[in-house]
Amino acid sequence: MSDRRSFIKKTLLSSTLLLPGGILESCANPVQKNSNEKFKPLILSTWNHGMPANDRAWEVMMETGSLIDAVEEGVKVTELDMNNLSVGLQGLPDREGIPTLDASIMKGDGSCGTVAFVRQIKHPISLARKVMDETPHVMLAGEGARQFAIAQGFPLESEKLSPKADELYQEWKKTSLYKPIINIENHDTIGMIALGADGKLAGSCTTSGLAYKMHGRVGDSPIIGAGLFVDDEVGAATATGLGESIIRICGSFLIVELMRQGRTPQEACEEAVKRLIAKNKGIEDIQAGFLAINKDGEYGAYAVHPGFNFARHHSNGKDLIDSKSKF
Ligand code: SD4
Repeated sequence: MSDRRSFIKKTLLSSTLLLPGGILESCANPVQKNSNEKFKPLILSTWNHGMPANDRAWEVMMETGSLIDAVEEGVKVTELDMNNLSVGLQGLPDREGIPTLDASIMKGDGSCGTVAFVRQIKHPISLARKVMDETPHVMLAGEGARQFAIAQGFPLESEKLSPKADELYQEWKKTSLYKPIINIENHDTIGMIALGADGKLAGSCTTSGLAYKMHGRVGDSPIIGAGLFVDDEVGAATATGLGESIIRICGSFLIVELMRQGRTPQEACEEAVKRLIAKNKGIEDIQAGFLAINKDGEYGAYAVHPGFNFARHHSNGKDLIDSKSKF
């Protein structure tokens, strides 16, 4: 183990040893919590599927001391979840019936990697990690991303839709109408942000994007500053929901910059939603939600409409929390 890794691992372990038993079991039902609590380490992820993803991330963080490994391994759980219709190859396809994936990963020192409009890759988050670690670039898209994946030894998967995705796609083809449905299936991206006991941050985000999108459409999730932004000097933010609305306001970057100027994570998320509402028409049909952590271990969440929730893991507990919302 490198000196750095063993240092981080010791730091992480010493902080959790203060709380015997490590992480406690979750409370069963989502609750609204007051967000002026502080936790270090802390992992937050979007939606219900954030719970098993955070479980894995927490385990990896404790085992390896690597926060970036933790956020990669954590969201890989969701990328394989056959019940999820918005992440991984089992997600709902574009209007041509092809699943195309977007993902990003970022460390608080500015290192980052992303892939967009990528096909046939089971773990786009790991491909994004390879872009970060093995190339001089930040983002690879489409066929180039697939070629890079092959060169890196990623197997190419079949593009056959999962039975559930195929059933829904066949149903959709009867009308071929594109209309986002708030909080239902169209909005299940996983965004994960994590703060280590040493005050360093990392994040990851992965999605199959909006169901029945135009072929080639890319959302906010692989756009650094839109779906994800992490800065060790300040904090981290991630987003879920209608990517176009999030890209328009550079949502995650905006939140981190607002925190830099002194807002709490909660205040920053609320301001971002306010900005998003001002810049997007037809807001009654648009759902978007944000999660944020600052380097002191405070966190916040806010969405346009009710229904957004997130998973929270820290040294003495884990739970699923209902976000507050504007409407
Ligand atoms: C996108 N933000 O591609 C993603 C979709 C999403 O939960 O969040 N789904 O626009």
